Amino acid sequence: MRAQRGGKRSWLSRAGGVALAALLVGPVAAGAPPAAAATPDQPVLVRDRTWSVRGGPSFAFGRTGDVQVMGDWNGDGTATPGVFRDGRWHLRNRLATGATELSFTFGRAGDVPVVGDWDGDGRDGVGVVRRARWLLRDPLSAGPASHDFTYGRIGDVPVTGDWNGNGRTGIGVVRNNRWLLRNARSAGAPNHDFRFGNVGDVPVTGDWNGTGRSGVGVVRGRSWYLRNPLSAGAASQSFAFGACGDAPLSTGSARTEPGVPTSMRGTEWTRLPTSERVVALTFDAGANADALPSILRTLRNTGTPATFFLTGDWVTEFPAQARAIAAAGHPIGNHTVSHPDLTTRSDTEVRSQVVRADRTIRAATGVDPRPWFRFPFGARDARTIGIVNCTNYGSVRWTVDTLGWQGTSGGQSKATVTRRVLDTLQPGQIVLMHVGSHPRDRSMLDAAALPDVIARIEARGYRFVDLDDYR
Ligand SMILES: [Ca+2]
Ligand SMILES: [Ca+2]
Ligand SMILES: [Ca+2]
Repeated sequence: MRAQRGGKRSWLSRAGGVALAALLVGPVAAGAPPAAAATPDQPVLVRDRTWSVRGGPSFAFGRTGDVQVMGDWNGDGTATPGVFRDGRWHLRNRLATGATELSFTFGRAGDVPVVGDWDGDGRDGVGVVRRARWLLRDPLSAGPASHDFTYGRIGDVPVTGDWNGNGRTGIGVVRNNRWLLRNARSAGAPNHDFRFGNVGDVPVTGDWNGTGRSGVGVVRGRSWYLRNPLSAGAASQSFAFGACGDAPLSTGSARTEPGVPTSMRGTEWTRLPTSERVVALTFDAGANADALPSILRTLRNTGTPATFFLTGDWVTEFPAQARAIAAAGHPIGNHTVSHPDLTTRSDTEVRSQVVRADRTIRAATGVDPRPWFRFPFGARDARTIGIVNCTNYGSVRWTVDTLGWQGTSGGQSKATVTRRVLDTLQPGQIVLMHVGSHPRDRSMLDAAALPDVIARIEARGYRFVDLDDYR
């Protein structure tokens, strides 16, 4: 995030310099030398662990599950890749496949990373946003925060950019499609407050026109809409780049949403893409919350990871319970607003069910549910999977449904639940359970069987994972 002062940022600064020198031989050279212009930021996308700079190189760096960022770590004018992985930063100074060159700890797992030149010295620093607390650090090393303040709300998407072109990166949040941008790195009021894009779009920021000031943008499916002025209005440019499910960022920003793993695009997972002896427990919530205390207690007492799929309506009815899931550190997936059979709904309705549930889950829990989505009733087709992918979600089906939801009145028991899971045990198994009690007999067979299920799976040499391990 650098202004023109101290040179330009570019993904190919040397080649850019040659091009500029060539231009100066022409008619432009006759007049006064042009002001040193910043090289525009470029759109970037990440698919699994492959990065592609628009009009520039592609390379592999980091792992799937990392959060990708780009910045000028060494102040040479070229933005290069970095990743944030569970509180550790891995940075590289070249735009080519290769190893980490600089690694240090700042922040912790679950933090949202941001990058920027906070002190204006021409080198990007790092930062994390933890709920609405911002912790920024100028040197690229472990140590205390250089700036520590609160800005925005839980559930906002943090963004950064040099909004006023003074060479120092400012802060901001995107709340639905409202942009609240602030020049100073401190608590206070936004300098810019406007709407751009649609709810559900993925925000991206960068200096798109090389003025030294950052603009805003959104990515919707594979369409990019970039705007230079920091105000409501039409896109300054738009184009198609990448594919639905790619994770967008720019050479001047961190990515704000994860991409969809390629192994679930156009299809879905019925088990995790691994041959390791791991099992993912998943719990759907759409009816009541009766079994949740017992389930959370068992998971905590046994140190077992699990993933929860919540409907928007459930979160609205049980906000404290939704927060309890998030506070326990479990990933949360999107299970639509009201649990309809999406195959019977229009394109617009399907997208609305996904996007509105996403917003409700974020606002209540602060957890980003992307890319984990589960179709109500498991009802899906190529059309609805495509729409889900274009909202940056992928479908997580299951290997086994315990049928605990059928209850004692449906002929199930603790023993049938446990047997069903163990009979289908396999590497990458995804187990479907529920957090509600049976509507009539009030039985909670999944919760009752859970301690036994965990112990017997572990006794067979398996361990438990949550979905974020495969993001
Ligand atoms: Ca650099
Ligand atoms: Ca700096
Ligand atoms: Ca600034």
